[in-house]
Amino acid sequence: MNSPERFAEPLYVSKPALPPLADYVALLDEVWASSTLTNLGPLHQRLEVAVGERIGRGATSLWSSGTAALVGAIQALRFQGSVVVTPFTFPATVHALAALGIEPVFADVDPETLTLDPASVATRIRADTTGVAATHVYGALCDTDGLAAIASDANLRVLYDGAHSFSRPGALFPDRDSVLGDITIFSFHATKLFHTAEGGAATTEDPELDRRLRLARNFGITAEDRVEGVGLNGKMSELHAAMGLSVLSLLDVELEQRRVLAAVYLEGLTDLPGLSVVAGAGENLPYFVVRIDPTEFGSTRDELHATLRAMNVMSRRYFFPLCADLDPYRHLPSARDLPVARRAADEVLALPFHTGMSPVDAARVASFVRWHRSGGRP
Ligand code: T4K
Repeated sequence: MNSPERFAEPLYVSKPALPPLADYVALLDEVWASSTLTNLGPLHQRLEVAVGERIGRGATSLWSSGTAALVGAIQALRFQGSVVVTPFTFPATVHALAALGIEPVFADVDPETLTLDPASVATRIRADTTGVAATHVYGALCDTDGLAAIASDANLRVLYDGAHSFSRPGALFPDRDSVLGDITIFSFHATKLFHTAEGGAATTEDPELDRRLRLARNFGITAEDRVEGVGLNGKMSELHAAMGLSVLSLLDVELEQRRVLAAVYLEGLTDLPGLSVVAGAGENLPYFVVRIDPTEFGSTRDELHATLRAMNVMSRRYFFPLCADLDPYRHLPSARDLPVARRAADEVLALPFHTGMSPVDAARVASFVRWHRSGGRP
C-alpha cells in the first residue's frame, strides 16, 4: 500500500494564537509610558476585569501560571493531610499538592468524560482528607453536583483544575451552583485556547477565599508595613497582560475556526471501528482527542501515534503516563487500583488542533488515520 505524502513541516498539536504585532506593540507603548512592568499594574487590572467578565461568575484573580494559581488555591483552601485527586491530569495538578506537603490520594475517573468519578472519590476519603482536586478534562465538565454532594457529606473543599476550560462565556459555566467548586483555576499557557504566553487565573464565589488567593499571590502583603499571611509571588506581569489583552480579542474567531476543524475531523473519522472522539465536538474546543480501542481498531494508540509522527503529524498522548504511574507517586497505595484511568491513558491521542492549520490539513490528518486503520504503514 502506497504511503500518502507526509507533511513537509511538522504539524504540531497546538500553536498559539498570535495577535497582529502592532496590536501588542500598541499596548507595550502604554507599558513604556507608565514604566510599570509588574505588581498588578494597569494592564493587569484591565485583563483581570475582562477575564472575570468572560467567566461570568465569582471573583477572578490573574496569576503568573496555572501552576502558580493551583499552589495559591491550595494555600487559600488550607488543604493539609491528604487530598483526593484525579490521576488523569497534567502533572501540575498533583505536583502542586505534593510540593505543599499534601499526600495525593488517587481516585478513578468516569469512562465517558475521563473526569474524577464521585463514586470512586467516596471510597478514597480518609480521616486526614481535607479536599478534592478534580480536572475538567479537554473542556468536559466534571460531575460537579456529584462531587459537591460527597464533599458536603465529608466536610471537604473542592478545587477544580479548569486549565483547559477557558472558552466561550456560558459554555463551561452553566447555571449550576456547584460548577466552580470552592475555587477553579485556569491556565493561560501558550498552548491553550486563550493564552498570555505564561499565565493563569483563579475564580471563587467566596469573598474570603478571594482575599486569601490575593494574599497568596503577593507575599501575603496587605500594606507597605503589613504582611498578613504566607504568600509567594504569583503575579502576572504587564507584558503578559498585554499579550492577554491582544489575544482575547481573537478568541471568538479562534473558536469559530476550531469548530470548522472539529467538523472536518468528525467527518473524516466517522465510522472507524475502534476509534471514538473523546472531546472536541462540544462547546469547548481546547483539544481534539481520539481514543483507540486496540482490539477493534487493529492497532494500539502508540502504533497510530508512530505512524502520525512519521507523517510529520506531531500528535500528543495527553495525559500519558498516568500521574499515578509517575516516579514520585507510583509507590502510593492509591496508585494501584485505577483501571478506568489507566486504560484511558493508554488509549487517548490528541490530534493537531489550532488555527495555524487549515481544514485541508485536518482532512489529511484524518486520512492518515484511516490509512493506518486499513493497515497502511510508512
Ligand atoms: N493543569 C492542567 C490540566 C494542565 O493541562 C496544565 C498545563 C496545568 C495544570 C498547568 O498550567 P501551566 O502552569 O502550564 O499554566 C504543555 C503545556 O506546557 C502545559 O501548559 C499544558 N498543561 C500541557 C497539556 O501541555 P508540553 O510539555 O506538552 O508542551 P510543549 O512545549 O511540548 O508544547 C506542545 C506543542 O505546542 C509543541 O510541540 C509546539 C507547540 N508550541 C508550544 C509552545 C510552548 C508552540 O507552537 N509554541 C509555544 O510557545 O506541555
